[in-house]
Amino acid sequence: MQIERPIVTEYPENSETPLSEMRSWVTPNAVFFVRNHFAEPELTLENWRLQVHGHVRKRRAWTWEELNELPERTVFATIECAGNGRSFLRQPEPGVQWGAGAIGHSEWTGVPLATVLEASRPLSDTLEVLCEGADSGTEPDQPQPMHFARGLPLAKAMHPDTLLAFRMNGEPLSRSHGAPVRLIVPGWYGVCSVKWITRLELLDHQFEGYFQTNKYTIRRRDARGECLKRLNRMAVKSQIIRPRAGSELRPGVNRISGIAWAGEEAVAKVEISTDGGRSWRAASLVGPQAPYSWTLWEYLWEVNTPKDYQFVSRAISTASETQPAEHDSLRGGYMINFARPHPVRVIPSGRAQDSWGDTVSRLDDMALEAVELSRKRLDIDMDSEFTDGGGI
Ligand SMILES: Nc1nc2c(c(=O)[nH]1)N[C@H]1C(S)=C(S)[C@@H](COP(=O)(O)O)O[C@H]1N2
Ligand SMILES: [Mo]
Repeated sequence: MQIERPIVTEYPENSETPLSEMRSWVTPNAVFFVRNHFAEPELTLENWRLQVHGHVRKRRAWTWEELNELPERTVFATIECAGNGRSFLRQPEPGVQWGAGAIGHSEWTGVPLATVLEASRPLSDTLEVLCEGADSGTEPDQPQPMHFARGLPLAKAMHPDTLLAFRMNGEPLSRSHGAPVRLIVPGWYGVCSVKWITRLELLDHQFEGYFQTNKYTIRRRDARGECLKRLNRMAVKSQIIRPRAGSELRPGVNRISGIAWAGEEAVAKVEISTDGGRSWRAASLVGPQAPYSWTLWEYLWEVNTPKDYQFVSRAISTASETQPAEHDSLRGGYMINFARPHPVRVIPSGRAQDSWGDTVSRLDDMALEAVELSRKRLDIDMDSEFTDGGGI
């Protein structure tokens, strides 16, 4: 059976990862979600160039061949759209009405962005790197055509895990995912990972572009009043995958499983409630727990009373951050990581007999693959296997 990406908007394509079909630690490229603001540009390996200019001693335009001569680096990272889960908000917010699937986890290979920046010798007062995609268009509140572009603070741009990526799970990037070269900014919201990248401009000030200041901001209130904050780091979050919301379960032992992630941190713990958040039990983490990557988890739940139940999961990061119970309205339609109830019904019929040793379980398949992949990652680069996750 061919699995597809569920479409949220047809043009430009915005489609989700079909999480309920998930059977591996990494998301297969063909079903990895797509978030496009404009039409996808047609770039070829021949016509692609990467301009590096601005606050540098040496401007330069890289060709595909030149980029490929540089030492490669591979990083596993989960990419989540900042608007993931928007359709679950009780107070509706404008924008793409994502379900839970604006997220995917992949192995990314490319060249550290730092290598290319250093070759141009940035001036010492450089603050940000403007990263521009080849795609352009207009927005309802911005009738002037513009490119998709983001400013990346220099420290994160220079981090060795921030990549100019050209392979995804070992395959050349697809057009939808930014071919031939995209940025990957591990641990930060998807919007930072600019696709179809063709221009880097080093700036001595903060970039004030549309996708930086009009969109992808949250409000913050402090003693001096309200201010706008740019989105960058992904917040800690979890998602129940099986059983699906609305499922009918049988009395007995039922396996609850899902994913959890924490941006630049690793996941330290996942807790599960079956009574709407009144009481919590620790779930078991399955497979690798690494910074940037989502972690798989499961919980064996014994239930005897047929009735309606509210599952809730919440993740806790290695920095002791946890998911809030409610969405903070100052975040608007972004950074939606509240611990959302997941209703199921136990019906008085038959017996459930899930167990830890159930080898046909899909989650066990995922765990095996996860362990295999983490070994593979060890082979690639011993030093970067588990970064300290502290980020910058
Ligand atoms: N050039 C360009 N880069 C982009 C975007 C875009 O529309 N144009 N969308 C961003 C957003 S909001 C997200 S969430 C990620 C999604 O990456 P994906 O489509 O590969 O899943 O790409 C980011 N990079
Ligand atoms: Mo996004």
